[in-house]
Amino acid sequence: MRKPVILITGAGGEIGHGLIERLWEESRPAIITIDLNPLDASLHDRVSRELTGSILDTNLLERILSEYEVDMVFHLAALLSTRGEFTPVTAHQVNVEGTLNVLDFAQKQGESHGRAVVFLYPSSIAAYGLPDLETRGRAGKVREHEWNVPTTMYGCNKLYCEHLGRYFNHHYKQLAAEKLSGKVDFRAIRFPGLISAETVPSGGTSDYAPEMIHAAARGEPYACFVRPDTRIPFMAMPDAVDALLALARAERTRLRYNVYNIGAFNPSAEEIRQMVLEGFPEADIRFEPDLKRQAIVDSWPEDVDDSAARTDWGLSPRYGFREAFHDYLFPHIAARYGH
Ligand code: AKB
Repeated sequence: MRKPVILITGAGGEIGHGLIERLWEESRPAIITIDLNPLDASLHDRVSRELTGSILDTNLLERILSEYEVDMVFHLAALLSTRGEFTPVTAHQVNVEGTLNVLDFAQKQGESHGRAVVFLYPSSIAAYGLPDLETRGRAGKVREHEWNVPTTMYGCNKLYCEHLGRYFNHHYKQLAAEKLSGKVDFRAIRFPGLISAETVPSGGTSDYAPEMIHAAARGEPYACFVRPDTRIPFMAMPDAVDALLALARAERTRLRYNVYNIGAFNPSAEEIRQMVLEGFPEADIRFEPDLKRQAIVDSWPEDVDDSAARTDWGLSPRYGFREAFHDYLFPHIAARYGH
């Protein structure tokens, strides 16, 4: 008998960290993880098995297939938008070929145990691409089907993998004699920038917000790489984890789409600086825009329309802008850095 488990790829990253903690607190399910690096010591006893390796290693995925029955996959492994621009081919390999491997793995799982594998995929606001600031201002809250012309390798990868997931879900091997689609129940969230009190992201372009608050908490000066008036959607990490779990647990019949926007608040970089100063009045934050990274952020929408997520699966973030900082970030970050 193979053992039933949840599979989390890229488990050592920001979302994985919060997700593993939350699953452990809730119900302690059997979890196996894949990450290029060993997990944080704090997560060791939260998982049944930790595999150090790559999603590009199909032998590793075959091994999991032979030993475990996976009903749910959180495919979090990815190379983010800034890093992807330095190594676009590697980004494509990890983000697209890696995702194809994991989708194929989920398909085989579904075929072997006969149930649909719920496949959670974190997509991103990077899947959007707005051509200029004037259009961006006019666009306001963008809907899922609008402005799907990303400018980064990461954004192109995310958008394409949304389509791959939809293909596996609804059209996989459509010319075969028997119906093979539906074994992968693909559900994607286009995440905004995420801010966690526990971890600092690396390789993203929305990183200026989390970097600003973590630097302030460490008492270090911070040079913000975007203009003060830069505005994109953000969300606190606990709400991002809640959203993933809410979508994972939603009745399939209630889901009209495979891909959903979510958002919580969309402050400007200057408004974030002001908010950080409320918690850390000594913070030394100045603006030194990097024009190339700025152009990436400027191609992302200043807000998203997440009404479909609210209607279909009850998206309802706990933290607005003020609450995210005062009720979540300040207390947790202060504890983390020993204030
Ligand atoms: C990034 O900046 O690349 C990510 C994202 C917005 O998906 N945080």
